[in-house]
Amino acid sequence: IALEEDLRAAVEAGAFRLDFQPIVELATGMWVGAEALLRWPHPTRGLVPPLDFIPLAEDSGLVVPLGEWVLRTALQHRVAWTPRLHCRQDFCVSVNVSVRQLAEPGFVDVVTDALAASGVPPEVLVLEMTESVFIDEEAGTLAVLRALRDLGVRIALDDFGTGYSALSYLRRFPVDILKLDRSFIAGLLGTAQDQAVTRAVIGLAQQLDLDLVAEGIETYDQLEILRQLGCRLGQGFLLQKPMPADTLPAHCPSSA
Ligand code: G
Ligand code: G
Ligand code: MN
Ligand code: NA
Repeated sequence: IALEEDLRAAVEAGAFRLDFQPIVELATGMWVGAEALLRWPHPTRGLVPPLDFIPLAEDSGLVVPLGEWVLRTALQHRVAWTPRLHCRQDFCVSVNVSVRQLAEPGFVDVVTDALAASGVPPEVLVLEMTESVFIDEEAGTLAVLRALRDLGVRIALDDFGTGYSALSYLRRFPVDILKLDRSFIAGLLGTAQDQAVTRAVIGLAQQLDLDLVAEGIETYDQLEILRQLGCRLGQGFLLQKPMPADTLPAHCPSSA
């Protein structure tokens, strides 16, 4: 409860920060975009990790105003980078969205308004969500995802492979990108099963014409095998750790 009160005050004060972790084209090292990661620097508890407060924000409904702050702030950072981004002008910004936000009436209006206010083209925005959004079909998730797609925004499935992945959802829902969960990458060299799953998901993405991001690449061996298997994109501490928004353009590779 104490933490919830702090969280409420922090949401009202906008006392958060976004770090960004690049999404990298594995063949070239080029950055195609970056994922916004929410940080809460708490006056006494230190930096509170998202896993400690996102569930609380979801249960209390605070994730709705907080998520709107994340979206607007991420787009503002993208605008600030534009003149300094020598990598590419179609550099994407990915924002994590919780099911609770999607279920909120007016979410599509919030996204529409945030895009208009920032002037960022919709194609540049990626909304990351977990497979749990599919459970909530009754709540009109499909209609919301279609409306987002109609705006031109892309949808990524985060932590893919760990959740409720009835694969039929990939046909029925407008998904653009799969993010293969880092647990599979962690087991890539150790277990035949994780390598088989990774191969299968790479094939699935190719067949369904989806983009694929391997998460949590931490070693050169993992990077090399993912390249060999034909995985196009990746993210991970080996490639680049999350960094403060201000420092991103200076680190962005200028070309291949
Ligand atoms: O940044 P870190 O690896 O600690 O993130 C842990 C978890 O918190 C991840 O699952 C990530 O998707 C989630 N997360 C990070 N930022 C946000 C955010 O802005 N909104 C939501 N809903 N989840 C986030
Ligand atoms: O669930 P999601 O994919 O949004 O989680 C993002 C989280 O993963 C962030 O908190 C980020 O710090 C973390 N992360 C990013 N790269 C790596 C990595 O290479 N290894 C590990 N263990 N975590 C990572
Ligand atoms: Mn994510
Ligand atoms: Na993930």
